[in-house]
Amino acid sequence: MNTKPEHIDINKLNILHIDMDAFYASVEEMDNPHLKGKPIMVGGSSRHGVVTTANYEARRYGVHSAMPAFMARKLCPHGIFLPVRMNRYKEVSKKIFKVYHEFTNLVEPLSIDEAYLDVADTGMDSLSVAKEIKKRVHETTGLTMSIGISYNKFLAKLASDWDKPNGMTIISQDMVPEILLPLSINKVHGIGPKSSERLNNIGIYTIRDLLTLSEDFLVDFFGKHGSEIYNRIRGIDSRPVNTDRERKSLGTETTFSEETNDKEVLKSYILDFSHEIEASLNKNRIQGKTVTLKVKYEDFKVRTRSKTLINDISKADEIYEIALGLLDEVKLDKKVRLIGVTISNLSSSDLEQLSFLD
Ligand code: TTP
Ligand code: MG
Repeated sequence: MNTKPEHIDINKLNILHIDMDAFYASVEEMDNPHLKGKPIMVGGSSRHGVVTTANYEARRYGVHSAMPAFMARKLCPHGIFLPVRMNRYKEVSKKIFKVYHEFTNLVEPLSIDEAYLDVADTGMDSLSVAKEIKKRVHETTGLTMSIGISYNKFLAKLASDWDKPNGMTIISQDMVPEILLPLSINKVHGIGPKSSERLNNIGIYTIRDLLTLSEDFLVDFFGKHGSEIYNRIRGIDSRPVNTDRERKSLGTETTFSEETNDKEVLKSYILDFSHEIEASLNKNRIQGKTVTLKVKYEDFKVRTRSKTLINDISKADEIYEIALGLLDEVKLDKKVRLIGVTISNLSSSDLEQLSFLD
């Protein structure tokens, strides 16, 4: 456990981020104990399918979420592939969220296996709450989780990822420089793989490097999230735990380090975005009807084009195809400095509310 309780005023560390370990795979192991200790993958049973998750045994072979099944099979030929049993995972998720609500109502679900809790009003210190939650969830479901404890969401999330699986990590204010400075920029929530690569190209690899850039530069580089990122890497994040969070849209965009109107380049970004969006939709068990393409030109003029379908979609190739149609509708007579794809009109994959407790 990465805790140093002797230095810490635990009372100020009221935010917990909880993420279940290899969630679908762990549920499968619980339900089928003979699978324990063997590499297992959930999903990917069809020829074109992708793996939703792999247990930690399978991850040793390099298998990970969203990997095409054929590749997972190549890396781990003796691995066991199991079908996705969504209803079962939701049932277990409900039990887990019920435990959280025994401690506080300030619970923000992020996905089926992930939540923020604000435990300031529980009357207990956060380390005790965290230990108790871990114990109660294990008793009721047999599953393990990783908990991050800190004074804001960004650091709590970073902490839960620190020591997976079955981890418990505290990040207090005095630990922030030591933890953040050497951290790779791709660990910063809000910096995706494409931005990370662009920053690497200008010699920025760690938060230490990123701290040398001005807020103006980051706003220019990331768009409106630039300021958030500027603050986050300084350990500042004032977002409250939001209990009635409902997603309106989901998407991703990037600003180019070099403006371009090469259609093939733009298409390759759109393809990457489509895959990122598919993974997010899957993880949140949602799908959408409207695809929007956004283009910002070198003169900062913005064009958006949207298409709304009759049926919900969630697959990368569907999103890609529609976004390409939209790309054909925008003029490329000027160079483009930013491109983005968003999906909206979202609904839960099985017509249930996103709130896992209802
Ligand atoms: P994660 O919490 O990202 O992954 P995990 O719980 O399997 O593993 P970890 O120990 O690293 O937290 O996602 C939770 C579940 O969501 C996961 O078990 C399967 C599902 N999922 C998908 O269906 N598609 C995806 O691309 C991802 C990332 C997850
Ligand atoms: Mg998880």
